[in-house]
Amino acid sequence: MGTEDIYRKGLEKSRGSFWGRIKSVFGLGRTLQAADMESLEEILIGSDVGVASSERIIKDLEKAISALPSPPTQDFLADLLREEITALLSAAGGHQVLESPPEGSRPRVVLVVGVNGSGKTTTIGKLAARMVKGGQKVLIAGADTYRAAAIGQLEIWARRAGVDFVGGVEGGDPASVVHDALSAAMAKGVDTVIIDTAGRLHTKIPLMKELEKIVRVAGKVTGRPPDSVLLVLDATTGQNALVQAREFSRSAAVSGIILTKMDGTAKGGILIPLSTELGLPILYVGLGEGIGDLVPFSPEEFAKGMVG
Ligand SMILES: Nc1nc2c(ncn2[C@@H]2O[C@H](COP(=O)(O)OP(=O)(O)OP(=O)(O)O)[C@@H](O)[C@H]2O)c(=O)[nH]1
Ligand SMILES: [Mg+2]
Repeated sequence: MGTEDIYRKGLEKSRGSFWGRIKSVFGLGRTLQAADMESLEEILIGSDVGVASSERIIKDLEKAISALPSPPTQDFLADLLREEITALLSAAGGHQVLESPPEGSRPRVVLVVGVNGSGKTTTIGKLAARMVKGGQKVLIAGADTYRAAAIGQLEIWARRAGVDFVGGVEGGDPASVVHDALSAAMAKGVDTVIIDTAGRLHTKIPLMKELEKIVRVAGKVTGRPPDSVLLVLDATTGQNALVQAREFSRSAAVSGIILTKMDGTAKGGILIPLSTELGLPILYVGLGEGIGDLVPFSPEEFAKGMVG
């Protein structure tokens, strides 16, 4: 399956709710009227696009439409919306290329954080596989020591991706796993270390402090802060993803977002305020449970998948 197909298939539900509702404004063969703008704005906001982004899109649409000789057709609106969404999402930009070996110091340290069940461990497996394809030597560190099952699950993903694994014991200190994994990686000339962490609610202070300790210990071993802190968010949580992003940014310098489970939700629009309101780049999207279902985020493909 090509990237375009992965997006089209993964965004089927979101497209149905977003474009499906917009299409219904047109009715049978009808063109768009000025009075329809209010319904359009409601649909945008209802699709988790966010108030500010929705207002901006509507304003731009009104401007473009007023310059037309006749009321716009459905196709015209689809083209405009695709352009608007692409432009909005390209603004946060800064796609970090994690697949190719690091240009700076080795090992590149990628810390993965997020609330319980957001898809961290699965995403790490998928990401490690992409890095291997990019020619890297990868090591996965299991700093989720709360449940024995979590350690086992990550080890299975490491094997599937064909990479090294350093894990702790159940109940062990997550920061000491990070210490051991980074020391081993430095000795072995590993290109990238991906650190899995236990799911934590952004509202639980001790766990957020633990995250800060992990960051500190990693810094002690390598002499610098983690190169990337990836926040994994579950797209099905909708607006709560915004709250999580704000809170996690307080405890760790989040450098980018991975939005998972886009295939299982109609709330794909949430990606827009995440990027436009928080200014955090969306790096990858998860569009399924398989090892190949993590794709680099593309504003164009996303826009095409949502509209039309
Ligand atoms: N459909 C779909 N399911 C996904 C995706 N990413 C992860 N999942 C599923 O979500 C569930 C939770 O994934 P995990 O990777 O265990 O989540 P986690 O964040 O590591 O969970 P904790 O370690 O308990 O905090 C699993 O059943 C995954 O298969 C995705 O992109 N699409
Ligand atoms: Mg996990």
